[in-house]
Amino acid sequence: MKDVHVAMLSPMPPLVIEGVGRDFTLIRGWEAPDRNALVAEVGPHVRGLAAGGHVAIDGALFDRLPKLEIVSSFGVGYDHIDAAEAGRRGIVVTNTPDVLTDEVADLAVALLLATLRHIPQVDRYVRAGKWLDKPYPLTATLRGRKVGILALGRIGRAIARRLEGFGVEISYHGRQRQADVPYAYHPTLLGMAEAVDTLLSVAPGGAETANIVDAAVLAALGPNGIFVNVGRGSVVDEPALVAALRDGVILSAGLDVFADEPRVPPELIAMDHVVLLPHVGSASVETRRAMGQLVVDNLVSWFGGKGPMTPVPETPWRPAGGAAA
Ligand code: 8YV
Repeated sequence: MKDVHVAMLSPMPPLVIEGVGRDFTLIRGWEAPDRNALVAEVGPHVRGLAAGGHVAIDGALFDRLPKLEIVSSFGVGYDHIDAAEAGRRGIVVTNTPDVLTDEVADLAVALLLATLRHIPQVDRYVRAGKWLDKPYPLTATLRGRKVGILALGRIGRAIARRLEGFGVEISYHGRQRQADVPYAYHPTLLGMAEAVDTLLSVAPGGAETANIVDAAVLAALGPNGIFVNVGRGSVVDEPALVAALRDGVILSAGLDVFADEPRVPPELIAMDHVVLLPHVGSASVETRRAMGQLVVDNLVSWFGGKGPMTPVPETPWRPAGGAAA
């Protein structure tokens, strides 16, 4: 398949670079001093795109890649890709679901516990030698909490399964009720926030979810409220979150994702009662390797004539004469 040109516009893990380079002619766009000029030069030959990072992949780029057949994206979220536009143009978009589900769910629970029990803060306390002076103040607890999960997809369900073991009350909000889960469904996010004291967001980004966790939702959680976000930063109105944390409208937050990564609002950095992570939900060696392999496998499968392995719903694959895969 060396006659197939696959472009990589932003840097990706070595396994993906090697895997794509082994099977295809890899266009190393992330190394080009002038990416625009490179796209103008090689764009007409490019049939595949291996996409990492969160650089926008939209109609304007598709216009410059007239032979593009597939965008194989690293990560389960693909809000930076205009998948609907890709679908209209017959371009397949694939992501990396499943292989990261348990890793992100583990991290979500760890972040929830770290936020409640001040795990980073108590580590800092010991290192600063303050334990010698007096014990660390008592913290909040997971005991007796009511946890509302925002978006009960694969990862949300994996989080819920873990939380069952912690004996907390679990409910969820999403576009629709899911018949096969034992958790209470709330048709509105505000309604769920009023009923719980802990909101855990796994919601994907995009126009539909932008700023849905707003000042009213945060206020509804109450002064004992905890907000944990492992989905996308765009889901929360960040200035409203900063204000709610500053004014004691909610108790605390554990955040793995932010509106403008890797920039984190200085107001949050200055707060000692929040836990901040640099978007590491899926960031273990093993899981990132599995994600990278799936990026390569989708390209190999597609150009080998076997269709995409994990197409996103906006670009379902229909084999000639068949139903959507
Ligand atoms: C990825 C993520 O690591 O999968 C996702 O949607 O947010 C992370 O797991 C990230 O997208 C890679 O840039």
